[in-house]
Amino acid sequence: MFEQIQRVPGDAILGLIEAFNKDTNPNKVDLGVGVYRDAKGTTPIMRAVKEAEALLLKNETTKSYIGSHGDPRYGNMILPMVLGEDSPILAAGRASATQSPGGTGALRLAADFIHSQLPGKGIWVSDPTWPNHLGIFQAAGLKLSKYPYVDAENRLDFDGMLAALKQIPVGDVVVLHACCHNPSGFDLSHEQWHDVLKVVQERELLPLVDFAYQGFGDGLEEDAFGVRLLAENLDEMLITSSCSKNFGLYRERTGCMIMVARNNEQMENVRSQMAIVARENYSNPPAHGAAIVTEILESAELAAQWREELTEMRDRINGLRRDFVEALAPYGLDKKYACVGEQRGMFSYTGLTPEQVDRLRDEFGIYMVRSGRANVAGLANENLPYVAKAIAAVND
Ligand code: PLP
Ligand code: TYF
Repeated sequence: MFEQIQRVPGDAILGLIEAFNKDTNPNKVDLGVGVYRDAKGTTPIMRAVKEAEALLLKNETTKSYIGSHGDPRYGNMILPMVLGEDSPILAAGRASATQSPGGTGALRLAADFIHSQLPGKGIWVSDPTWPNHLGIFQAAGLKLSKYPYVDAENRLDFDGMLAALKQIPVGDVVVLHACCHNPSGFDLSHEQWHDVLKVVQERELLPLVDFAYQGFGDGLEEDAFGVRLLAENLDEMLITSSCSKNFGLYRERTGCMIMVARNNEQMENVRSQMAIVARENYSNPPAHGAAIVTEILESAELAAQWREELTEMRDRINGLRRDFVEALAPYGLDKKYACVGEQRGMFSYTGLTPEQVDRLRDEFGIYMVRSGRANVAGLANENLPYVAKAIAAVND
């Protein structure tokens, strides 16, 4: 019966890894898949992670199941990191944490929960968004629609976004990127978050905030502004948090599904359903990544070291953003690409067209997503002049 099955293309972003590895150009530059890179182009294991792993190796006593919600100690560390140390929501027992296989696993938990417990609700994502949002929500059976986010001139289309949100059917789910919007790098200002909150309240929407890059924009606390504003002013919301980027734990699959309810009683009800969703997907989450995070955040010393390393990564990316624009100045292109200096997080919508992206790949060995999305962390002092020259060449 398999003879009827059609072959489909693989993930376009992950496909870039293979294409890049095959390229024999000695000057090649990888601005494709969203993993952090240091000045040497590697994605190192953080020192705090290495130390936590050494402690785990020594002290871990069992590999038994940890339960569908994962380790409560992990939840107790992630909740204040996301909602704030002094969050009134935590004090009131209104928030629940379910350890998940990465942010992706948390998104699937949210999607399955919405599908089974809030039937009929549509889900709205930004246009553009991370392509896996489309796949995950549709695979869970949700009706997916888009609201505008980036305009034809490659700017944040906040007016378009807000106007569209005002038209969403009452009670639908709206997916928001907490910070470091993937793929565009355009984030909302504090004032814009207040405007979004107002519409969410008016339309009684359920926000699902995807928080995959906490600490990669302006700081751990700063990046949580929108999440906390919504959480503190709404009765209910869903948050999907990921430790893939900020702890560099990509392959360990470490995330968290956070749910905020009106009161403790309703939180426990929803929480019981979330355990069923987890059980039906994978039973128990993987333990190792979350154990590392717990080990780090429970130790003042390791936590301080981790924050320092995270700051180093963030500062490097934000420095590269400025350097990129500066490197284009000699070609008179600094104004055209000034947005890269203003965007935040790992990614930038550069405004390069698919044809220019193809030329950068074929003629210069510079790889990025065809939408013009570049992983800024793939830049380095050594390759910046080369990249700038290549961008100038495809602008001729
Ligand atoms: N959401 C967004 C917007 C992302 O870019 C990613 C990234 O990789 C994720 C969620 C989930 O990441 P992971 O499942 O690796 O934690
Ligand atoms: O957008 C990115 O590059 C990251 C990594 O299927 C990623 O979020 C990309 C594709 C994918 C899983 C992760």
